[in-house]
Amino acid sequence: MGTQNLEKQIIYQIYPKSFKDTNGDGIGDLKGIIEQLDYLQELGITMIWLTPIFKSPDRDNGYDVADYLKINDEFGSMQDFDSLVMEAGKRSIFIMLDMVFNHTSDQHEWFLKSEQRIEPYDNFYIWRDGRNGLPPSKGEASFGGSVWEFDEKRQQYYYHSFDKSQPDLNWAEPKVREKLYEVVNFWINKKVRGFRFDSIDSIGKKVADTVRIDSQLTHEYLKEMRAHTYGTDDRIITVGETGLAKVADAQKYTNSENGEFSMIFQFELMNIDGVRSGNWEKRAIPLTELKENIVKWQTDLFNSGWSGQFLGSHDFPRIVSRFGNDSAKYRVLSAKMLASFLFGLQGTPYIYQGDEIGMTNYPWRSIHDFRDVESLNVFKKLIAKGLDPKEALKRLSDSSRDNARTPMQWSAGKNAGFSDHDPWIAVNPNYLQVNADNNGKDQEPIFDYYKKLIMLRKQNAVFNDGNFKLLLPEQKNIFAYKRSNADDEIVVLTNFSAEEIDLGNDYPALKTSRIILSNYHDRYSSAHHNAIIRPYEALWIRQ
Ligand code: TEU
Ligand code: CA
Repeated sequence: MGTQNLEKQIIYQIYPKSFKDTNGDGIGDLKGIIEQLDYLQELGITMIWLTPIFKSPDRDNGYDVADYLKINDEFGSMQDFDSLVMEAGKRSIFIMLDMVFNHTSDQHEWFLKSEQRIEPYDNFYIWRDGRNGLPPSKGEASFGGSVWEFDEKRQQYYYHSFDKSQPDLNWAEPKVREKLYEVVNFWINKKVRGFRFDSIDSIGKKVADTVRIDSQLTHEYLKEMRAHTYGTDDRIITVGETGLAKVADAQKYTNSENGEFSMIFQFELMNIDGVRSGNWEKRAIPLTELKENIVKWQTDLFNSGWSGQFLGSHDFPRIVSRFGNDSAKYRVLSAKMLASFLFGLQGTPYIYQGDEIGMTNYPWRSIHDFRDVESLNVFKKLIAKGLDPKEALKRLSDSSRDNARTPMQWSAGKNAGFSDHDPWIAVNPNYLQVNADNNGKDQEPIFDYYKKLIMLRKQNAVFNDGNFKLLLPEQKNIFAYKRSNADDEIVVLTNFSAEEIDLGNDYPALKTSRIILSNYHDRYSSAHHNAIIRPYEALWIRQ
């Protein structure tokens, strides 16, 4: 899709439940988002991605949809939604919705009718008989347990990729597809201009007793979906959440001739350190592996596809805690460094709520602090395997998605200014220091730094079309790269460590070129153009 100005988009992800509560029930709501639109406009974003706001029993915080055409009561009304679209529009901000189409909630009307074999819903889900009282096949669901769940009403098993409360839809059934396309069109008519498609690379399935993902089928369905919904409407931006995608898949999804999406999210990077995978054993991330991943995607996707750039989301721990350094000394510096790194890459940048103020992981003390269905399932699984509960808690603390789901820290006031009421999940106790009001006494606020990054990114075409070259490959703690097109060259140089690094003569241009951005203020005065790169320092340099 060629003319969407994807490079000019800066997408801000909101997890509504944790953003801002206006009616004192401890749960964020749509009115809360409306209240904070000026804040988002000031930041400079162009689109808000809302994680699911649809009617849902909330087993997986809205990723278990019970009605795609209704707003969940806790978030407000359809009228609130319409006002949000309108108020955002006044500020040139558009809304992206999260289409959870791989599965529904087991409370969705379609499922309740399918359980009873009521037409036309009989085939809406993936039903199979068991074998000698056992599930049709082995296989572990993403959130633990078997992928098959026995249904008493129907006396058959249904397939679920995630929690057992999230039965997978049967995309092979044309009536399912028709219904889902109606959903997209309903929201397009409500002036929604963006769609994220959840777990979308799992929709194509070959089902025998075992279920196999079939990417060819996925592409067929998606081409059909596109033809029946957003088509070639260039105002609509789409992103596929493709957990399995390799570069070649990304090309198929997003190439300008016949790709189905504007862009995809790649997850090879997110899976790099063992977070949320296997038995949740996190390991330190060698920067060399991060480099390999980025170099591969930036080079191989160049001119052949497009991706969304992110380091975190509602599904992963906080980026400062995971890739930076959340100690009091380095939190602000490393938050800025990570943003400088990310915003220099080709692709559309995504900011997850709170990252623009450097929010960190939560200091978990007990399993009772967690809310996430996946984390709770995994804890049970680890304990069942005989792991010491202390160690299991440690693994959850490192990996749990709840780290990113604690309430947005607006101020040093009660409950961090998120709500008058006890929030549904605890506020991080560091809110007294870390909050949107605290404009850091001696340091430039992270928020202001993001503003600058966003501005520079919008103004400099090289971030859009420039090619990518890794610099200083032998430096273990420095990630440096150059973006260049015919008219311009910008070098992004970042120190991912607390070490001071003397580049000596490795990078002579540092002494003569113009620094357009740095998280160390003295860099702007030429006297400091020396080759010593300080802890978590970030530089954008025009050659
Ligand atoms: O996520 C799918 C999912 O589990 C990813 O987080 C996964 O880590 C990634 O694809 C890499 O393999 C989506 C939602 O983002 C998540 O919040 C939901 O819980 C899940 O789908 C189920 O709807
Ligand atoms: Ca509320």
